[in-house]
Amino acid sequence: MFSIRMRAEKNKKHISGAENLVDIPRIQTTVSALVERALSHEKGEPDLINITVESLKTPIKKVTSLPLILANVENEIEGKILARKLLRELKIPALCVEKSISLLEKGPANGENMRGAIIMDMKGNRLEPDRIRGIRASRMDITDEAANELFKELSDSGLSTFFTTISEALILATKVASVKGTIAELCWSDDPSYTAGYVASEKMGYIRIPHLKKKGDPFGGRIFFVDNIDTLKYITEMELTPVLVNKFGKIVELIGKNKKELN
Ligand code: WAQ
Ligand code: MG
Repeated sequence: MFSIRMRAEKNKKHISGAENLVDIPRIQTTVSALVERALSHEKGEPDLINITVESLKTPIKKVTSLPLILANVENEIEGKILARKLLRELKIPALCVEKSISLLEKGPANGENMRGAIIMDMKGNRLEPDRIRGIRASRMDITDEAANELFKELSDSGLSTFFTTISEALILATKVASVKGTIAELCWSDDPSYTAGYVASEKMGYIRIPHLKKKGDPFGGRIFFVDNIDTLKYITEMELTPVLVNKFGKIVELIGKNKKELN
């Protein structure tokens, strides 16, 4: 199998990235689809598109996705209240919760978006060696079967429009949660038109929050909350161990009016 990774930038600023794991017969169509992605992003036309096609050197870890839990909030104020509550339930210290939210609000790379994620320990220290780039979770994908299952479930919940974004975020969050030392992840998109984000963890699943920022806000990012890690080992696994989601967990709708409550 091959890992195919795309990243696009403009004036040295990151615009978009995406990746797949495929066998040889699918390399060409995958590369072409990723180029199309790079050229059609809402943040504009890139002046550099980098595509890497590389054979996998290590065995693939096959995993079931985290369960997808749909929270129901009216706006970003309710969304952030919920995110804080979930992170506190996951035992992330209040200091770390506040610091992480304020970093994502301001643009964590000195007022710009990072290409990758922040790693934050339980004291609020940032452990990623490069604070502008961050660390990238990489070499991951989903099988067609699992993707179809997810698509069907999302359609039933009226979310099929967001299939690609949700699927990619769920794959990433599943990989991140599977790496030893990860306690939780907080994410919201840096795309101005995309207001959704999530709090994910092995313990509680992928809790999708439809509003974590106002429409038009250009900042976002990801924080991996960790405890007791060997930073170098953690980063190596995050970037290099190939992970394939071969089964979709389940979907649960919760919180708020007209929704099924969890338990
Ligand atoms: N590894 C680590 N961090 C990453 C990666 C990666 N592979 N890709 C992106 N990031 C960081 C980077 O700082 C980006 O600025 C930030 O995340 C946001 O990336 O509806 O679309 O691709 O359930 O804009 C979440 C909600 C959407 C999905 C996330 O992120 C849903 C999204 P984006
Ligand atoms: Mg983006």
